[in-house]
Amino acid sequence: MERNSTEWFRQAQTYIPGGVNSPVRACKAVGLAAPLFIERAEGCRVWDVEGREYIDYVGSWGPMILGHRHPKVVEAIEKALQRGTSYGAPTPLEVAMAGAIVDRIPSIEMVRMVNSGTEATMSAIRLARAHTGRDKLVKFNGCYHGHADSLLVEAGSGVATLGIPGSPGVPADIARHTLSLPFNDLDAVEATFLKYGPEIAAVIVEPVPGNMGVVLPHDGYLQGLRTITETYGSLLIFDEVISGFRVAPGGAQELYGVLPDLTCLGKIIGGGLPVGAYGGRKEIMCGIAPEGSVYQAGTLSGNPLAMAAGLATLELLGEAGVYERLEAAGAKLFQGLAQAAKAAGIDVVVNRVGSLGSLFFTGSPVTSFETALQCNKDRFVAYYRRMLDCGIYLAPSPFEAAFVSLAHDPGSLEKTIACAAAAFDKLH
Ligand code: KE4
Repeated sequence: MERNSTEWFRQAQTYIPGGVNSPVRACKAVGLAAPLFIERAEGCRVWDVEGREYIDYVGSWGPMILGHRHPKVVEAIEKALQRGTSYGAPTPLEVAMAGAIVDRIPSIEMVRMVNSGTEATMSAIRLARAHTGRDKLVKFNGCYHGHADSLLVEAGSGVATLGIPGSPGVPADIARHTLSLPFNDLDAVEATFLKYGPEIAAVIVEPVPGNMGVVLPHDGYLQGLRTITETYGSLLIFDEVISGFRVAPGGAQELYGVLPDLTCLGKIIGGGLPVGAYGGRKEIMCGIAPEGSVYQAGTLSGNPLAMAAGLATLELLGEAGVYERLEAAGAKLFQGLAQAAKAAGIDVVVNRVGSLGSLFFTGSPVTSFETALQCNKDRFVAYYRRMLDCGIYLAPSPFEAAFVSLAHDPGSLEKTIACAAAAFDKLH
């Protein structure tokens, strides 16, 4: 029997908490009675279970930078599949992936594959604490680094979307080691290090936050974090799960010229299959078992299908002109949205780096979680609903990003802009 999304959601809720396997997908923040259940995807489009077509800017939250079902990624997965799905043993594909990451991410000399961004950041923090012998961790309000206990303090993304203060279940004894500061405020970091510097194992930051909406680092901010952490012997961890291979071939660290001690990756490097990775300087990474004594493991780490999909994706991203095309598509979309909002007399702020961007319903700059919270949420919800009705599939939260892919052709971008113009007109 053909079911619609509402019927699928009803059944899902009987088996799965909230009917979803990740909270933001429930679309509670935008007031949908049921999220769309997606049946298939191709290029820049997804289709729901009722056959309705949407231009997709969620892109599986970042991995689908080439668009869905790129023929070469499909071919790579099918080829790997001929040889099995998982061995629990080393494979040449893992070595190729590690080599590709080391070659492309400036600060990474060694890397360990895991199965999610959460595992990557959780492991990087454990390694930083072991390497420095310190417990405290500095993060930033509105940044989201996955759901490891130490990181669910003042987090962004789904935690911010659902307005959950931290998270129940995180022992106070763990949360107290995490200090969360306003992003883009170096004075706050200086003051915190003056007080706790010798106890701080690491600063973890999204160099281009994508989980409070997209926010750009002020000039000199990332370098300031680098200088302060060096001064106090703390490690700097760049969480590039979103920005890695997205904002530049070598991620934000290449774009801004700041080298962290550890980098966390995910999303794009799996080409849509489960993946994560963390890497950095050899003298730090050799602390990881079995070479060192910091334990981290994973049944499916380096899974051959995920490696094949990720390698095919990285290979295509290495082709000439790819990042210029992503920049041009991102610029076309967001300049079009900004012009349409202006024509309709609607205050919006656009924050964008290449093919990663956000539209905020405000007339003031958005440079931190605190300023992102000031935006007009009601307008966002009305805009989201009208764009969905027009066949545009956006992230159902003002604290997320839009991801433009190589598959977003001019026609799809123009349709998106036209839909937004119509939506803005009705926002008064
Ligand atoms: P995963 O554990 O979801 O693979 O990655 C966690 C993570 C770590 N670091 C950053 C910067 C991230 O953005 C994420 C996850 N991103 C969210 C969307 N903002 C994933 C979507 C979801 O939670 O369903």
